[in-house]
Amino acid sequence: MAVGQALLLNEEAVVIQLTPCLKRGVTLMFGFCMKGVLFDLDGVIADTAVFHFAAWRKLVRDHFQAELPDELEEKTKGVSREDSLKVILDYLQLTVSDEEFAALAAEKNEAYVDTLEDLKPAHILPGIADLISDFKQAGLKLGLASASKNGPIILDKLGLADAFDAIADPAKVAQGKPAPDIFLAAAAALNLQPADCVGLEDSVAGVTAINAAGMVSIGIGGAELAHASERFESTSDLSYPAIEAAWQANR
Ligand code: B16
Ligand code: MG
Repeated sequence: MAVGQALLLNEEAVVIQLTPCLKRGVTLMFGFCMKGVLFDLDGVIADTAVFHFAAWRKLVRDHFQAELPDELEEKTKGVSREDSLKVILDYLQLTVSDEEFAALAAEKNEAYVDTLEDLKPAHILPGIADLISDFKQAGLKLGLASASKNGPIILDKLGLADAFDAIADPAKVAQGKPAPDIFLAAAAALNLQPADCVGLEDSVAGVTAINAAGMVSIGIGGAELAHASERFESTSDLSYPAIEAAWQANR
């Protein structure tokens, strides 16, 4: 039987969800199954991470006639717009007024949002649409834990606006990634304990945030994510059974 497929036990329609968890003989009755999955957005659901850094590069070229090195991209991944700008100004050894800081952040966002204009469901990263559908079929709760204030717009363009049970608002948490706040807020919005959740992340700061939240972390990327509970090279390597197994092994 396929993952999450319903099994008709008798004529009175007693139905059991055959999840990978049950397949390994662990019973749902004792709660030994993961209950929620918290997704990062940029770099996990869609390849928008590259658009963020391209917009920062354009801003820095236009205003400071400087080039940002590739290494700076990881330092801005998963990090809020304002914290990313601080990282960039530190690198350039520049200080700006509060007004200029706000104007620079707004201009970067305009350039970024422009690049999202043609975003469509075809831009969902490989394997993610099937993964979401397998989780939903198995009755798991899904939350979004993105640092991006553009999250709802992006989900809408990708045709995923209704896929999530809760979207944590990054504007309402005290501290951004690598602090655990956004993952804790997403779990709370789903009425789940952190320990019952896994978090999926492509950034160093995001994996640190999931670990600090007391959740099992799934890193999607290279060796820089060695601190994740389990690491996968790309989204196409993810599957419900593999993620459930990671939760079981690391909870
Ligand atoms: P915005 P994630 C993060 O999204 C990006 O990785 C990061 O580069 C960006 O600065 C941050 O969102 C804020 O985004 O400017 O759109 O509010 O990876 O947490 O989904
Ligand atoms: Mg990300």
